[in-house]
Amino acid sequence: MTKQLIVAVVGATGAVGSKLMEKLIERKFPIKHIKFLASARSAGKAIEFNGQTYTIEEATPESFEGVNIALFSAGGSVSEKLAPEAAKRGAIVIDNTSHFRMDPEVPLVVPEVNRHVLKNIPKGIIANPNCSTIQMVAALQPIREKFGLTKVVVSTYQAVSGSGVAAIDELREQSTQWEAGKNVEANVLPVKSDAKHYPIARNVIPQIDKFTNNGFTYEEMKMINETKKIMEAPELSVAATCVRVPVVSGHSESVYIELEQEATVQDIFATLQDAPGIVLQDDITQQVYPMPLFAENEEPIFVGRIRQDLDNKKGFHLWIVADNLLKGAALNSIQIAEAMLEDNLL
Ligand code: NAP
Ligand code: 3JN
Repeated sequence: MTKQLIVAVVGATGAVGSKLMEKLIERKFPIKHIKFLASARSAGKAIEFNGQTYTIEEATPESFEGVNIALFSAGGSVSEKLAPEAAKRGAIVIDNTSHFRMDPEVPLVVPEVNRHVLKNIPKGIIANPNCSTIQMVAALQPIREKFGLTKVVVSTYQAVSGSGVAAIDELREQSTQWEAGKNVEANVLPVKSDAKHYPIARNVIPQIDKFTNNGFTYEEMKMINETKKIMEAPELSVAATCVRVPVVSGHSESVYIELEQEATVQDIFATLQDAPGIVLQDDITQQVYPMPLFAENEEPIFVGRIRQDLDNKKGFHLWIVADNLLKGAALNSIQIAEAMLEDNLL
């Protein structure tokens, strides 16, 4: 019989938290008891889960007494403070924030790529990668296994839901303001805590997260560093440009790769056809290719527009789309927990 677990969802009222709840129900995760945690602002409010009403509690160290698995998506500072408290009390933490991702003692996991690292969890904390990283590495790993991979250059087209509930609301409000001929107000994007904000309705913003001191943003550096860690490939050349677009859900990526060995488009097709979690949508004769509107609420990672580079036989171009809140966050977290259950690690 499957073990029944005591589960805590931290950040339950957020964009990722609500998808975590949906997926726990849909995938029939074995739950003995569940609690929903958020900030003091939400404590005492009601939240619906699987036909029952629960009361949201403020997340504190004591919230994790007796918890087997704690799913965190309440921001890096909350994870920094409370994930070790949860782990200290015996919970396995699956953390959606970037706080622990590059810690060498914290496995950074996309189950289709590196579930073997789940055998060693020294701090009781597992990190869920950044959404843009997850969909890219899951699509590239099968290709890498067959043909080797030396270089990745990615440009992203990221939905506003990656920036939380406030950004989704802002895109809606700005669209309404524009339709009504009113002034468009911008208060959230590209980064809420920055001094300057730009409208996202009718716009494209080439900044996600703050700038680092090398000219790349933190979002771009996350893609670069996390890809190398997950693929255990420090020598892999990776460059990223991350861009916010006026789409509610679904991140899209234009990815150029260079392989170690020569391959054909048919080879790449055949490889991805059998790859776990990947759905090929590639038939230009019928205008079939992945689009974020149709990836919304879908679990797979969709790949299309596969082309061989015209100047380099080892170079290929791909278009990769996935629901950023599902495979990019909530679904991947739950698949990590499911993999641990399957492998008797929980
Ligand atoms: P969101 O919609 O703004 O929700 C934030 C959640 O965090 C809310 O539930 C909020 O509760 C809770 N929270 C805020 N301060 C808290 C505190 N002091 N203690 C406990 N809970 C607190 O944001 P989101 O889009 O869901 O993202 C949440 C986090 O998930 C992000 O900061 C990021 O680290 C991570 N994330 C990861 C990915 C990924 O790529 N894997 C994608 C998106 C987000 P209240 O309602 O009470 O304020
Ligand atoms: O903007 C996106 O599309 C993805 C954003 C993810 C995100 C948002 C706020 C804080 C992260 C993340 O997961 O990398 C973080 C963070 O924890 O650093």
